[in-house]
Amino acid sequence: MSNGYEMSNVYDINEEKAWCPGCGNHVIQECIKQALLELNLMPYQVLICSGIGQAAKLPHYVSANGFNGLHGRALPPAVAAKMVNPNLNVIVHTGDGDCYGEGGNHLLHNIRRNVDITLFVHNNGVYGLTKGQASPTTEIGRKTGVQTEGVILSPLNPISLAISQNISFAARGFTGEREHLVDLMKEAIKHKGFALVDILQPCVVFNKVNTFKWYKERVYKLNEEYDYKDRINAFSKSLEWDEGIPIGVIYKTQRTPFMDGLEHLKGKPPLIERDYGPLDAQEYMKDFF
Ligand SMILES: Cc1ncc(C[n+]2csc(CCOP(=O)(O)OP(=O)(O)O)c2C)c(N)n1
Ligand code: SF4
Repeated sequence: MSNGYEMSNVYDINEEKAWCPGCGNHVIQECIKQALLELNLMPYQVLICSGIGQAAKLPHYVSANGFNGLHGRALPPAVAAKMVNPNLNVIVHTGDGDCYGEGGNHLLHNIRRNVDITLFVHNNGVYGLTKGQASPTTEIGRKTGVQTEGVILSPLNPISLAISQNISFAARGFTGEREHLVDLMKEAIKHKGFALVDILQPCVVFNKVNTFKWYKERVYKLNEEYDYKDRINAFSKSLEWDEGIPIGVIYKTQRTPFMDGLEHLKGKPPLIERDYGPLDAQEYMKDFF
């Protein structure tokens, strides 16, 4: 018992899941529930936002506040919710296509803003929901139903990109390392600032290359000697792939979270607790008439 509630099943929801058996999304769903429970958070303290895709179905399967928006547009409502109600733990679940493709611009500018929200990217290397077209993380040469002669674009490296923009927290997880993933999720949620966890997860139907076995043979955990504060070292670590794929916190630094820099929010009640009515806008309207 905790907070007067039976915690162990507080995030469960009686909803049939539309994901294929063996999809990495099942593990991510279990891990996020475990992470929230271990952080002793109640569902009313949590908002999960998503865009469109298989990953984006996750808020339907976790009993907390949820927002399911447009393709690539999970971050803007998440940022807005955090600005209005800073007491919420705002978490985004999105796919590699949704976040690094359609939503790439939002990712870039929210890394710069350093809003205190957490971003979990279900990186299966394909557009899963729309039947396996190449996503920004698909490697060159992969043939798909659309890229019939093979992908000709260089893949995007989300961790390198994030470090190059001095993100305050960048990590990689893998659905084959559950406890490790739960710990990463907890650390990312607790982090004060924008936190990205790129989660390697097999799409068993459309990605026949980056399979569970393929990852198992390559993924290794960063040990305690690894210095995630050294940005150049972290950038170089983020470039490792094929032969060995590091998982864990790859880069972490302290930067002022966005809202701490805004005078009208500093030391004042959150926007959600302030009274505003239509008449309050009148003074500002004078400029236009
Ligand atoms: C603006 C827009 N473009 C395209 C689509 C079609 N669409 C829906 S889901 C999806 C792919 C989602 O892939 P990803 O984000 O990688 O998530 P996954 O399904 O693999 O979890 C696409 C292209 C859409 N809904 N909206
Ligand atoms: S198609 Fe791929 S991403 Fe979609 S539910 Fe099935 S395994 Fe998961």
